[in-house]
Amino acid sequence: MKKQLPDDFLWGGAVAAHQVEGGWDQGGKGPSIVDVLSSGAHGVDRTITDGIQPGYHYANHDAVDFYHRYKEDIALFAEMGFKCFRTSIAWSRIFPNGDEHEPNEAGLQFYDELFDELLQYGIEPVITLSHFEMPWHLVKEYGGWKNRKLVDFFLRFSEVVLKRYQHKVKYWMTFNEINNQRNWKTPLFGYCCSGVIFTQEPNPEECMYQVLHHQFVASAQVVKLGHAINPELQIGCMIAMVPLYPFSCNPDDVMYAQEAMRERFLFGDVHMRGYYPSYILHEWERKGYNIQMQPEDTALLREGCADYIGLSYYMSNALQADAMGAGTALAGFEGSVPNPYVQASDWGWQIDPVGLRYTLNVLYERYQKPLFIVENGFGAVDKPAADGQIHDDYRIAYLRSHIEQMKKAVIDDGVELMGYTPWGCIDCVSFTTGQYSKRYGFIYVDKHDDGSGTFARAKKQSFDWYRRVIASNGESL
Ligand code: BGP
Repeated sequence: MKKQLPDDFLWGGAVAAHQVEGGWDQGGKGPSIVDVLSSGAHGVDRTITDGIQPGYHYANHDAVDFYHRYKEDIALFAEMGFKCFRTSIAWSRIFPNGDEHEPNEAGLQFYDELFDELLQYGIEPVITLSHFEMPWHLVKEYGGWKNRKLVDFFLRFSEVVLKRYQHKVKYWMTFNEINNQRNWKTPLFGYCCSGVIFTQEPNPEECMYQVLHHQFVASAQVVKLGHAINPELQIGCMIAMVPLYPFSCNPDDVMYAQEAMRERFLFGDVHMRGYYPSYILHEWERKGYNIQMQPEDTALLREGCADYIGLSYYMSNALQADAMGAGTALAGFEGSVPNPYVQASDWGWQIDPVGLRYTLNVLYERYQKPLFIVENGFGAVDKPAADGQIHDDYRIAYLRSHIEQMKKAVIDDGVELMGYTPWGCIDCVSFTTGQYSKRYGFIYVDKHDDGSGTFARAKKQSFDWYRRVIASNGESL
């Protein structure tokens, strides 16, 4: 019987290209959709702007300057003992407009050097092909993922990078948090995943499902293609898992939570089983939705099942049928209400370590496929103390309690888990706020919402703690 995590467990950390790199117009890179998302700094809410606008602040443009400082950062990751490092490839570094025939060699070279740097320390790159970005030109010219042509553009991009890096990168994921599009009433979420502002569409929900169909087909084709290029490649999907509990044992709450959970399972069902489950086909029929599909799509979905499920886990939500439609201050689902058994972060994210064990079990029971926690973490405002250090014991407490539950899922329950990469292992630009002040890192970056700062790196208290966690394979928490 297992008593510990497996020896080859992939401990590491996670970021995404646009949240760390900066250098947004360097090395031949074209503008991407995240480059036109203003940051929330200077009293301006994060906004989808129509091209780079004077007067707006775009924190992504500099991010934390990883583009120029990655060697220093990777040396720090190696010092913590990382076995893997998750980041994404910025599509518009490889195809600046997205519809060219030939890739941009300077962009390819950048990732070659980045992966070589990781590999020389024995750190496995874990790569997301699409982490909330795509060339902006594909949005202006083609309307984003509404357009089936995006499948071909994405395949061309994927083919180039899968072939080029097949001997450097074994672990891949297709679309980051693909299920965020279900949250289409918040324009930012749909836009980052697809380049479409669903609230401006005549039939927003139907349009969202059309976009998803294109992405499911693209994901399946990438899995097939990747395996044909090199059968060793492991290509996963990536789902944001916020487990939805019924607020009470009132059968209406239980029923509502079950229905709401389908909006997570849909993504696992299509990616891992290779077909649309009956509940969604029934919903489309009931609502009169007509999702355009090609005759070959059914076979493609079946032939391109993902190898593993990458998931992010930050919080759980409790749902009350009566609260549906009521606005709540909580980050979450329609109908979510404060759960009296858990506490929330300053951003209303309800902290629930046991929910991680529950989630891992739910997914493993349903799919019996390996899981990979590729995001988990605690966003907080870190303030240097009088001694100049960041004493982020609150972050250590969050991560410790989640790792404890993760271990129970693996050791006590038998869940097959590939690894754990906490989000924002180095401070980076927060996705939802577009600001620096919501920090997750073990490494502090001296950069601030008003644009000031030197980009200097410093170890937080959690740095040494996580180093010990990895060195002991999760025994010393
Ligand atoms: C996930 C995204 C990440 C990341 C993280 C934390 O949804 O995949 O890109 O940013 O959430 O969110 P935030 O940065 O808004 O705190």
